[in-house]
Amino acid sequence: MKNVVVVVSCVLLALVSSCVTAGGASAGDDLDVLVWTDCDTLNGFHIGDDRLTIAIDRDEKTQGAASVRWNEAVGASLFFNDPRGKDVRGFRYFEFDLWIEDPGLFQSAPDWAITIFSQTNDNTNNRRYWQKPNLDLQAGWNSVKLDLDSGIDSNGGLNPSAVRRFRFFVLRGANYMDSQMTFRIDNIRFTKESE
Ligand SMILES: [Ca+2]
Repeated sequence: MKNVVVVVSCVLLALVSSCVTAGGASAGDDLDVLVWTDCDTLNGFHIGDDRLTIAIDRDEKTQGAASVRWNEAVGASLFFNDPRGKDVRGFRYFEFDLWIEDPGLFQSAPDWAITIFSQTNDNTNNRRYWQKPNLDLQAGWNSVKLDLDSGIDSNGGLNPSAVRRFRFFVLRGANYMDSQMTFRIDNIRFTKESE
């Protein structure tokens, strides 16, 4: 009888371990959240103007160990490049957490846009963008959630099987050219309906 119990236990163990293996192999299909970057390091980030500063901020964050902080003063852009790309087919939303200093000043910018690309080479081709999306931004942290279907495709459009670049662009107005705005970003991700 003891031998039978041992055999049954081994069979059960084998079944459990094969289930775990199968689950791991197909985890991508079941993910509700695909983190693009946790913003805990500056890997992949840069800004389009040497006069601006970019840094890791370990004190102000919404996820993990840090956020990415930058100062926007002359209308440059924050970029995140991921040459390997992310396959976001099956995901509905593009989300991130955004910290802003002065929502009124920010909203008065003549133009600003959030763009994702399927290449890392320029700001024109293979892109999907949201130009001045209607976000109810408050001072401090905001949860930004963009429906991927609501973005505008341009110059070949986004290939959702390979998303390789993110750009946060603000065009500064003459009325506040001399002022500095601080931004922080954290937890850049793609999500499905359930989140
Ligand atoms: Ca983080």
